Amino acid sequence: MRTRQLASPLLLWLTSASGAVGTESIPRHDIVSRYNPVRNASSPTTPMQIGNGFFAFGEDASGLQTFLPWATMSDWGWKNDTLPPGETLEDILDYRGVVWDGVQYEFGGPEAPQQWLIADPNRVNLGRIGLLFRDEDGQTRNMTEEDLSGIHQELDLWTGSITSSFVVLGENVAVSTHAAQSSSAVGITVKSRLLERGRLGIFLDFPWNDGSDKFQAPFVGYWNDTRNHTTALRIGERLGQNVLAQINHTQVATTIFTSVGGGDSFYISRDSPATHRYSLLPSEKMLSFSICVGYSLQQMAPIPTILEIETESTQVWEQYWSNNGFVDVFSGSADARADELQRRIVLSRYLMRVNEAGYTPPQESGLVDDGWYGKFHMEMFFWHSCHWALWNNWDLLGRSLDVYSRFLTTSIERAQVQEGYKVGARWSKMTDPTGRSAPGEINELLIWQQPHPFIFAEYEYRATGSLETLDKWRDVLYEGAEWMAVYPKHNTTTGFYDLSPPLYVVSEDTNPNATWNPAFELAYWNLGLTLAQVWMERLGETPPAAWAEVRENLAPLPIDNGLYVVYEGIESDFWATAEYTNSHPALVGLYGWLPQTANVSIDIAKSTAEMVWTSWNISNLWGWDFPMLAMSAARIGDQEKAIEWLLDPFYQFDDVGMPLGGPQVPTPYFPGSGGLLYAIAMMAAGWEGSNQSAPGFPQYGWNVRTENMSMAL
Ligand SMILES: *[C@@H]1O[C@H](CO)[C@@H](O)[C@H](O)[C@H]1NC(C)=O
Ligand SMILES: *[C@@H]1O[C@H](CO)[C@@H](O)[C@H](O)[C@H]1NC(C)=O
Ligand SMILES: *[C@@H]1O[C@H](CO)[C@@H](O)[C@H](O)[C@H]1NC(C)=O
Ligand SMILES: *[C@@H]1O[C@H](CO)[C@@H](O)[C@H](O)[C@H]1NC(C)=O
Ligand SMILES: *[C@@H]1O[C@H](CO)[C@@H](O)[C@H](O)[C@H]1NC(C)=O
Ligand SMILES: *[C@@H]1O[C@H](CO)[C@@H](O)[C@H](O)[C@H]1NC(C)=O
Ligand SMILES: *[C@@H]1O[C@H](CO)[C@@H](O)[C@H](O)[C@H]1NC(C)=O
Ligand SMILES: *[C@@H]1O[C@H](CO)[C@@H](O)[C@H](O)[C@H]1NC(C)=O
Ligand SMILES: *[C@@H]1O[C@H](CO)[C@@H](O)[C@H](O)[C@H]1NC(C)=O
Ligand SMILES: *[C@@H]1O[C@H](CO)[C@@H](O)[C@H](O)[C@H]1NC(C)=O
Ligand SMILES: *[C@@H]1O[C@H](CO)[C@@H](O)[C@H](O)[C@H]1NC(C)=O
Ligand SMILES: CC(=O)N[C@H]1CO[C@H](CO)[C@@H](O)[C@@H]1O
Repeated sequence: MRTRQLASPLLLWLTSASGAVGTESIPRHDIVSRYNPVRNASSPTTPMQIGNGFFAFGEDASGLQTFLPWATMSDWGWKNDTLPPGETLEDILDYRGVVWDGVQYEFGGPEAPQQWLIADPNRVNLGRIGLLFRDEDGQTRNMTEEDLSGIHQELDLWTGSITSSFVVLGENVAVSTHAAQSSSAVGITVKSRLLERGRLGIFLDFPWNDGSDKFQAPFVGYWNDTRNHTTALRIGERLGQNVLAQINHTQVATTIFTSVGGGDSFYISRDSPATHRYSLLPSEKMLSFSICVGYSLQQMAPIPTILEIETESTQVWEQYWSNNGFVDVFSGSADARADELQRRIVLSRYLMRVNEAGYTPPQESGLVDDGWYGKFHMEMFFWHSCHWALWNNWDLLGRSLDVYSRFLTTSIERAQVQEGYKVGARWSKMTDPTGRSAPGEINELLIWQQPHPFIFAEYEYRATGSLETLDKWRDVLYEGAEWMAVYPKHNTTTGFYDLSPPLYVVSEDTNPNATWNPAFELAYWNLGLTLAQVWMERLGETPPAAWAEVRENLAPLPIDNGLYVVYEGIESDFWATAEYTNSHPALVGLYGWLPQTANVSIDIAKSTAEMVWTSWNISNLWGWDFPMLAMSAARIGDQEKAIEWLLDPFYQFDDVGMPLGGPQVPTPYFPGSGGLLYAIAMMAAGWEGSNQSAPGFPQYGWNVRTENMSMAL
């Protein structure tokens, strides 16, 4: 029999409540629009973007990609490179790596197949669209941004559109762009007397996407390497709906179609067979010229009309801002820092919806440029995307959340066939859309991605309360928990279950062969197995006895000198060395980001957090470390410190809200934005057991209002 009754004492701390407070509704439009980014020149480091979560278009100050080749990227545009010389696909797919202590891992061994599997498939820049300037005689005229004056570029957050205006060749030009919301297309309207005089048009160009670059930032692809790929133009044929011209772009075995139409009529031609650049001019003299450009893997894909794109963008963005979660820290706060915090919140909300709401988990740089070949990291999925749950954007989160179901088969194979465990599924690390984990020692030995699905599922069940949710997640959670119960080794001397070598911790900076019982991972294992057990009980199933046996007998958290330490046996003086204090301080995550799990002492957690504050190399941290520090400070009751972490000088967001990569990675590094929104949700709407409104904010100077936010665990 199935029951949804609260059946277990484990559930006591899981009882849910909604965090909405306040009577009059928040003036959302005023607050959002207050932070519309405005530029008077291109930034050399970040584009201004429009998009829809699975497709985004980066612009320079011209309103297109005229002077700087900002990328047009998607969650579906990937390609494989040619195979290494002398290798067949079979050889590559047979790659196995090394065996350590009887377990097969995918790292080491032959270099060529390993490198191909790391770098392939890689994510591509779909193409470039820019303004084309011509002399009176029709010759193309090379221009630079210096030739423009009076540039005003504004992103209207409320409608997801960008308008750029400037003076060039003695005339005013205005360019406005919107992104389609249900396809990968951009709508462009250009207004100028230069159009009438035949001096202004649009160019399209296509780069060679070189899969051998691990990072391609700030720009993606090579425009001069024209021989490695092909393009061809089709016009006057039956193509997709609204499509007047189409360019196919083939890189190795991948062809991507660029379709143009949906607006005014035009002439289009290839500049020269030696390049992949196409020129497009209005076919009539006019003051206003509109077209849509859509990208797809299918040749016959329709594209929207310009009116459809504008309407859809305006409606979808208005709904996004008007419905679901909202946090106002600005309106009633006396604290001068509230304005900057609100700016970060609003711009992060915008950029997350442009870059990080696709059908696969986001890559670190979203849809701005390429990092790690454009692949995504399953351990980072929490930091990129869990905020959607607390802001009640289940439609957006739902697009990618079923990756756990999609990757279940390969994850069962990883655990049982590759690594030889009897049961369960082990989730991947650096991943492509097929679910393949890139070879690598860290990729294979990291474990903290494993409990994430329990958190996502728990939030979804709190949001829906439905049997359907319970059923949907059942196999994913069951198989994940099975592996979590079989992975810790029973220590016959102590009687405990150890998280034992080889493994990598969150900070990836310890010797995997010496890393026993890491503190954060033990706490997270405990939480994951707790939630797994609750889930099965909700379904009316009896969970395997091993889950409780392992959870109740997990090794105790390692404590030295009254403080939690990274792992059992780490040098007592590690706090004073650079070796272990330069990366993610997950020691503050075990109480803060995570709720209190069975073995956590709040006093020890507090002392440990304070020790981290003075011992860690803060200047070297990654974006999401700051929200993690803030959540820890909030839970231990130091709300002032929580705010300081969210505005720390080493945690920066630029003029359009892009989170800087700092010393670690190129900008943007979006886990910094996702983490901010998760921490803000928790601090504003509260967490399980918190008992005042906005419990993460200082009592004085801050007036925080929330609408439709959910409480954190
Ligand atoms: C452009 O804006 C910056 C501030 O964002 C300002 O310092 C600068 O003077 C402006 N330049 C022009 C030409 O308006
Ligand atoms: C790349 O090759 C792998 C292995 O054959 C295949 O699974 C994957 O679908 C390919 N991806 C693309 C984008 O061609
Ligand atoms: C870890 O152990 C494996 C064999 O079990 C060995 O090949 C590897 O070099 C060791 N790594 C370190 C960092 O000691
Ligand atoms: C325009 O720029 C292109 C590419 O940089 C160059 O090849 C060409 O010679 C330039 N044309 C003129 C007229 O300067
Ligand atoms: C393209 O330009 C890059 C530098 O921007 C250079 O390294 C490369 O050799 C060029 N490729 C060709 C084919 O000219
Ligand atoms: C481009 O093609 C040339 C010749 O086929 C080849 O030597 C070169 O390695 C290719 N470049 C890339 C980046 O694949
Ligand atoms: C690209 O278009 C050209 C011209 O119509 C055609 O010959 C070629 O087969 C097309 N390539 C692909 C891969 O569709
Ligand atoms: C809040 O959520 C409820 C239930 O999902 C919905 O009916 C309501 O419209 C939402 N309100 C706002 C302001 O988002
Ligand atoms: C059991 O735990 C003890 C104490 O942590 C440790 O010294 C020992 O190596 C462990 N034994 C095994 C077999 O892992
Ligand atoms: C702290 O981080 C900075 C920035 O990355 C780095 O330059 C410095 O060497 C680090 N300090 C120590 C003691 O590791
Ligand atoms: C509110 O929460 C704090 C911190 O968790 C706790 O010390 C206090 O007792 C709680 N107060 C009430 C009235 O529950
Ligand atoms: C500090 C602490 O609470 N330690 C406990 C962790 O859990 C084990 C097993 O339940 C207990 O034996 C420890 O006392």
